[in-house]
Amino acid sequence: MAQPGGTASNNHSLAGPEQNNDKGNRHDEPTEEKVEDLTRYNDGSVKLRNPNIELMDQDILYHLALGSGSHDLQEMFGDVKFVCMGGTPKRMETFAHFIMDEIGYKLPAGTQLQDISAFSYRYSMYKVGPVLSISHGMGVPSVGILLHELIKLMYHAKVKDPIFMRIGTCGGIGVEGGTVVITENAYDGLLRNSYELAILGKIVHRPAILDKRLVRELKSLASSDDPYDTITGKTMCTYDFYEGQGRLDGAFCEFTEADKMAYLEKLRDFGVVNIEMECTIFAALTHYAGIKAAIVCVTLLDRLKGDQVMAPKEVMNEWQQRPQFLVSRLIKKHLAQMGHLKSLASTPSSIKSPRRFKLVQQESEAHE
Ligand code: R2B
Ligand code: URA
Repeated sequence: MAQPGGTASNNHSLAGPEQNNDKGNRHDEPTEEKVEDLTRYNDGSVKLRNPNIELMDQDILYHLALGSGSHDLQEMFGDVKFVCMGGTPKRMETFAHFIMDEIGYKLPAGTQLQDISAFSYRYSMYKVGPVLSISHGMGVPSVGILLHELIKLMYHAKVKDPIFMRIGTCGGIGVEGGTVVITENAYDGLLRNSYELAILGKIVHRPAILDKRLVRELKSLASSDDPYDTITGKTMCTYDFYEGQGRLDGAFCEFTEADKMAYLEKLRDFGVVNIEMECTIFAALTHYAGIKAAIVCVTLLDRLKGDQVMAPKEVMNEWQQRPQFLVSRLIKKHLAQMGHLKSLASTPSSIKSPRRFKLVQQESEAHE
């Protein structure tokens, strides 16, 4: 049975790297025009490919601790332009503070950033003006749940032309630790350019396609002064960190080091430059929703040289900032083009002198 934007079949073949047949391209991939119609209203706001939602009295975005009946989602999120996601709550809190400085966003006096989804105990979400910074957890199912709810959030909030970006970590293939990789195309563990899901007992594939223009734009924002490389290439997504990524150091291992190296070299020859655990679903669901998306990851090691992630904490923290720098350059460029950058910074700060502010605070504390 044909599904919109993909095909369902029970007799799909398992193509190995040698038999790669770019499955994603074989499906009834919707043309750009069809996608526009199905996923966009005329003003650019997100249309859902699910007629059930608008018939519902309220839509509870359970894993975000938000709801269309309980919250004024348009008032809260209507100005969002960029939705940035990454694995851990801490990284995304750090990114929220970083992007606040970068775009010169001023919080109203006496307020601070709050985790909007704190009561879900699942994901963390911070809003800094037009930027959302959200943790997605590890792996395809976790990102999938989040994407469903974020796409619906975009719809309820009537957000226009949002850009989704994943800021992540990965293992490199023939690429030094600390390298920034912009994903050109996402492949699953069988090197198929699609995301596979069983729906009502039938296999459905959705093409895992990212926005080519965003890839080029991000690459152009890498600076020759950056003390690391920024490259583009194919990314492989796995359902597991250990056996699924050909590691010898999991709790189980039933292949030899030679098998592992032969596999990784096959991936490299195919053009895979990094491996992580979310790219196929991220690319597929954003594409299916007609949302422009990009994935920028930093490599934590070169898998051709080993399996264990051994870089010291401080080094790793510095590396994890690198995708954030690139994404921030893109956000600032777009906001400047929209004429929004100045207005974000124009709210006068209530602190005239940080030094005197500190002194006043210390003075007050002394009198407590
Ligand atoms: C990269 O790092 C995580 C596994 O350590 C996973 O979320 C990913 O894609
Ligand atoms: N994340 C992964 O999924 N794999 C790695 O090797 C490193 C980070």
